Amino acid sequence: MLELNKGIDILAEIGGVNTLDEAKAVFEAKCDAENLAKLGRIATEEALLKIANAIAMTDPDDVFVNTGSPLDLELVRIKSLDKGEERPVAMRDHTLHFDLAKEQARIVDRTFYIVNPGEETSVLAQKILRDKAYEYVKTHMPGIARGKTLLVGFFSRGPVGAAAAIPALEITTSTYVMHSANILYRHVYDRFDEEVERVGYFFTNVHGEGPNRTEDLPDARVFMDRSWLTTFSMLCTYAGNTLLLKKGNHRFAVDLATYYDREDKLSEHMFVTGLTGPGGRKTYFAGAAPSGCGKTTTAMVGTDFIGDDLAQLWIADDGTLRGINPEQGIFGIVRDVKQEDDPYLMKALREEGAEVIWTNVLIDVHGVPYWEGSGEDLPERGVNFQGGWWRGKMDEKGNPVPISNKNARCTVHCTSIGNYNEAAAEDPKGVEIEVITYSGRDSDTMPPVRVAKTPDHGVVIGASILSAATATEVGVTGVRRQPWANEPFIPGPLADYMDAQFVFFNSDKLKNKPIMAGLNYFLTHEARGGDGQGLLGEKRDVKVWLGWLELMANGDIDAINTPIGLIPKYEDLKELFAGIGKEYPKDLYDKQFAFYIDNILGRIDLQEEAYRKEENVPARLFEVYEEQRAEMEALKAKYGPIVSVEQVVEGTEG
Ligand code: SPV
Ligand code: MN
Repeated sequence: MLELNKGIDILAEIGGVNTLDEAKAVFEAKCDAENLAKLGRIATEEALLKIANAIAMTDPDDVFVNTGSPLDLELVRIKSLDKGEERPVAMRDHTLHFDLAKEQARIVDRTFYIVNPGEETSVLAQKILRDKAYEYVKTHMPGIARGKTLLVGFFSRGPVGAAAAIPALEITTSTYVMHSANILYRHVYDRFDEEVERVGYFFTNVHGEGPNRTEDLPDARVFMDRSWLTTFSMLCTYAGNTLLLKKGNHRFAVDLATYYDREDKLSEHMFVTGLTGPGGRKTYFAGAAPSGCGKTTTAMVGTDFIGDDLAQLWIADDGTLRGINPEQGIFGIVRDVKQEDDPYLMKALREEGAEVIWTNVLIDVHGVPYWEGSGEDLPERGVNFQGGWWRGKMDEKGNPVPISNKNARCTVHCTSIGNYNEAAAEDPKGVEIEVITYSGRDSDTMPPVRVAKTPDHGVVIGASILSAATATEVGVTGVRRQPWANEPFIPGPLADYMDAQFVFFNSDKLKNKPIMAGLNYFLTHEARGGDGQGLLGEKRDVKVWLGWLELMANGDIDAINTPIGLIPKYEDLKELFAGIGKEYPKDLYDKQFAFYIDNILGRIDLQEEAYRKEENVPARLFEVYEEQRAEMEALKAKYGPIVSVEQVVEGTEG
């Protein structure tokens, strides 16, 4: 359940501003004439009250309203350099930001949903009762902007006018956060009132980084108020914790899709990308993958890149599935980004022309950023998120200190990515999604690609995503459940989210059903009777798996029917591999697509056991697992625990 506008509005309660007149008085006290005039062009009362309350609560020295004009964009960058949140980099329009060494990623232990008594949240998330959250915010946020400017921006999560686009306010003391928002999101200042009117609601995000000291990090919090669609972030700087237009608002969008727009909308942790098929046709994909499992790379393999992190999906009146990227930039991991695998991103990072914010990489004495796994020559010394760095530097435990954090990132506008299809990405009608993919990091069980036989089986693939901690970790230990790769961002019980997925993909309104597929790039030699933890495939093979799905989505080829989905025929893959200039030996195919039945059964057991612990999980999930288990056991009885593709064909025909 989710009830909007329930319980006290924490921001209004602390800010104490209740009327438009009171709001105007606050603006007059804190804004110069120019910024006052900018706010004067906004008519949405609820938004003005939110802004006034944020000002009243945080008590800044002054307020800067960011309209998204070229001048305002420039001013935010200058302010950030001036304030020292960012520093210049040797390349034009590049800057660098460091987060404290102890805050290099999302602080999941200090991230909470604000709930009303009796409201349930996902078993994989933390919640805090409204009155406790109120006390906490009241202790830490009043006056957090003293001595600083409070920046206010009006954004749209998606192309303005799109059915699934949602307007949002970003209110922050951090110039770095606002600079990031300028790159990652579309401004909607000029049409904010009209968009709120059309959509019916907007999100509000309030952030104060505080003094930015390590000793304050235990007190840092990320709160998402589900009922008031408002986030509070304090005493931290990492964009995943502070730029809550991104994952904070994604969580609200998931909530709304689950409880309010059921059967009409989904909000997913997915890339969106297009692939050009035979005859020049375009087929668009939306694909889920847990953080750090190659989502950005997969997205950029497409010929028509749209987005790498989030997707808002809906069913259009003509029965097609549409998708937009709520963002217009990437906040991408730089580790292992290298010329041969990521040419588009490398061009943006290494050649003049793009605006880039680097975070938590190494910068050398010439102001050049470097990162782990770039394949480039690395400098002898420099400065990174932990201070001075030199080759051979060891930590207290005697381990080498890496050159950059493994979650070091780059923030880049999509227009700086060579294969970005800007016209398609900006179209409020979205692109038609014909393929949905789910991937994880699975060293020993699932084949590289398989297509669900029915929408129900597709939902079950999404529900069953797993990831290991690293590509080389094998076995059940260290394997984490990652339902839909969206699990960190699902506020309500997983059962509710799952139900919404079954409803959406089975909807009669959805006339052009997408194919739904499982992808896995992480099978190792060891897991298929060979030696070592090296991968059976390479990054560039992704093009083949996507290419095969493109043909499947368009009904151009047949596939092999198996208990866990449709898998490719060798000949089709061979041809696709030839297209990327690569031999594809039959014995590699045999390894990649043979069934290791005990592993598959183990996976079904693991998932079933976990989902049995939760209430109200749709029975359909267990039915699909049961069907798959019975068919797998029948194959095992006939052929033993390792079953070849030929045996699967024979076994399922007979
Ligand atoms: C992720 O971790 O999935 C990201 C970066 O995309 S963050 O903004 O931290 O969520
Ligand atoms: Mn992400």
